[in-house]
Amino acid sequence: MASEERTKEILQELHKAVVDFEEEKAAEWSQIALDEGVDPFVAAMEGLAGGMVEVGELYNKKEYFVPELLMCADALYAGLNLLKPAIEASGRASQEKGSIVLGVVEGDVHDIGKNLVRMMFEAAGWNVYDLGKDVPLDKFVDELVKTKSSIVGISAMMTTSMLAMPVVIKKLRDANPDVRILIGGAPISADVMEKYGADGYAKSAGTAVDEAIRLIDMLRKEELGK
Ligand code: B12
Repeated sequence: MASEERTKEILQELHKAVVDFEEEKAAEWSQIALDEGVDPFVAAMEGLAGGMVEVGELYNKKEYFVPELLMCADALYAGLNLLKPAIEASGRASQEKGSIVLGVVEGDVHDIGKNLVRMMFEAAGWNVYDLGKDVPLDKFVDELVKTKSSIVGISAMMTTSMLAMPVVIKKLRDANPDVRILIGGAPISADVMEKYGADGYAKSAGTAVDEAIRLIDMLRKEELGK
């Protein structure tokens, strides 16, 4: 078990490897995190994903441009690929296990956040039907019907692509009025959730599974009351 100080150092190195787009370092420090007993979830979220937040700030300040973003994302994935099996094996399995259709809306290729959300559901023992990124809206509906999932999770990272959310939400409800819809992504807030008629939202992958369980409980109570 790494000391608090050593854990902090490892997280900082993971963060730095992403910001400096150093794929090898990201993998190296992820392996060190695993070897020294750092919680792999903390290493992924606070270390690697934390680095990506700073990358976003550098992009805003026009210090980084799209090529740098892509290289930073490569470094993040180099680390994440190593941490993923440990996260899945870390016993975060939730009492409640359901199935979820997950995807990033049409026109949007930002999938790092969605992939972290997927990882959390998989770690909790859920079945995840991942449609990927830039997903045509009808595909969400087709997959919902095909898999009979209770929840659909929709991600959007841009103020432009998020406009597709109310459209797909309506299509999903038309296909199955009992579906529960969870949305997320940087521009999503409680206000957006209400405005778009979604059932839940989560600001981070860390809280997405809890929110989905809340939605399933709600659904069950409603069914009992029928
Ligand atoms: C990395 C990045 C890219 C990479 C994406 C690589 C990839 N494979 O994902 C690349 C280089 C491809 C890219 C491209 C573009 N990008 Co970009 N990008 C970013 C950046 C810097 C970081 C996004 C990220 O990965 N964050 C880290 C993850 C961990 O956080 P997250 O995505 O928010 O996810 C968390 C939560 O939101 C939540 N969550 C996410 N999804 C879901 C879903 C559910 C169901 C739930 C419950 C929760 C949930 O959980 C996640 C984990 O905790 C952001 C800046 C920013 N501050 O967000 C800009 C940003 C999103 N991009 C932007 C833009 C403009 C573009 C481009 C148009 C640039 C261009 N000129 O070409 C293109 C768009 C291409 C397209 N059609 O989609 C803008 C969008 C502005 C807007 N209008 O809203 C941003 C905000 C930058 C900015 N300030 O201008 N980008």
